[in-house]
Amino acid sequence: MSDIILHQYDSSPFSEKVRICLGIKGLSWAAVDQPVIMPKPDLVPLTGGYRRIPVLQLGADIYCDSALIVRELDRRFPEPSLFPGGNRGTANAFEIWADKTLFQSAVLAIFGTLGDGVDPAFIKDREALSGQPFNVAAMKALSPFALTQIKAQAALLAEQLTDGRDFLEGAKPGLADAAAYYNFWFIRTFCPGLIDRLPDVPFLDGWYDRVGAIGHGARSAMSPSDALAAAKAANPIALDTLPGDAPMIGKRVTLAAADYGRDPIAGIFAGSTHYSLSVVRDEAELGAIAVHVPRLGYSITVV
Ligand SMILES: N[C@@H](CCC(=O)N[C@@H](CS)C(=O)NCC(=O)O)C(=O)O
Repeated sequence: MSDIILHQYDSSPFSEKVRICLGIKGLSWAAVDQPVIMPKPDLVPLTGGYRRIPVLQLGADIYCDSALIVRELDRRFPEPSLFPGGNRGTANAFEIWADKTLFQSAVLAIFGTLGDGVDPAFIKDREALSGQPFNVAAMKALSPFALTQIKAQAALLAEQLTDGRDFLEGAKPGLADAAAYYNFWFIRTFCPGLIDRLPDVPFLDGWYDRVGAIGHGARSAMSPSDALAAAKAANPIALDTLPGDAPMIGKRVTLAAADYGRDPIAGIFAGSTHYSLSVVRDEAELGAIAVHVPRLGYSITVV
């Protein structure tokens, strides 16, 4: 049984980002398929409230958000690095651009194209997730614009490849590739025929094919109950704390995403790094569970 457990669903673009990173590292991992909409009764006991996908589980340690998941994978399994060529800062910038700007254009292009074909239960769920109307008519109206934006973003991205390099950071693939790739994968998977190829953008499709060919590492399947049992059988790892956060150790806090899916995670503050915040929670059936979120884009509130 694999120790790396990814709570995911196959159509999830942020899961695809993590799956490619698992592929870059050639890791063996187990997929626990979670529902696409609420309720998620086998996920929330682990996260303490966080409902988004993907979530990484390593024993009794739960890592929320792809941005933290990929960094924890890189910390625990450093070779091959997700930051090849020492360009950690540029990879961070690529990722933020891909997860926000590019992703928003992709979502608009996809749902504007799918239009009235979107499942009403999905729409209702995503309205609750975002706290905003899921306005299919507006998305339909904006989808031609979204498509021009995707093509413009693709051209910007491809400028990084004009010297003939195989991947965005050079000869080796990394996080920057996984993050940019999953957006094109999302559109090409959900809207076949929309932008299956981008012949006007030199280098883009060759790069896309190379990243897709990396694959997902060695994937197996795990049941949600086995994942819960793995959490129960383990203890959270020891954590460091940044000196500035030390006064919060032992205090009751809540952590929450600041953009959407803001369900709070309540627990005892247990550690931090420059890119993460951690709490430990006592979950009735499972015992002590540590939940980790990125620092960037998440709030922490002392209760
Ligand atoms: N910043 C988050 C975004 C995660 C996200 O929006 N995930 C989508 C699926 S790809 C989601 O959770 N949708 C709602 C759901 O599945 O409940 C990350 O990088 O993991």
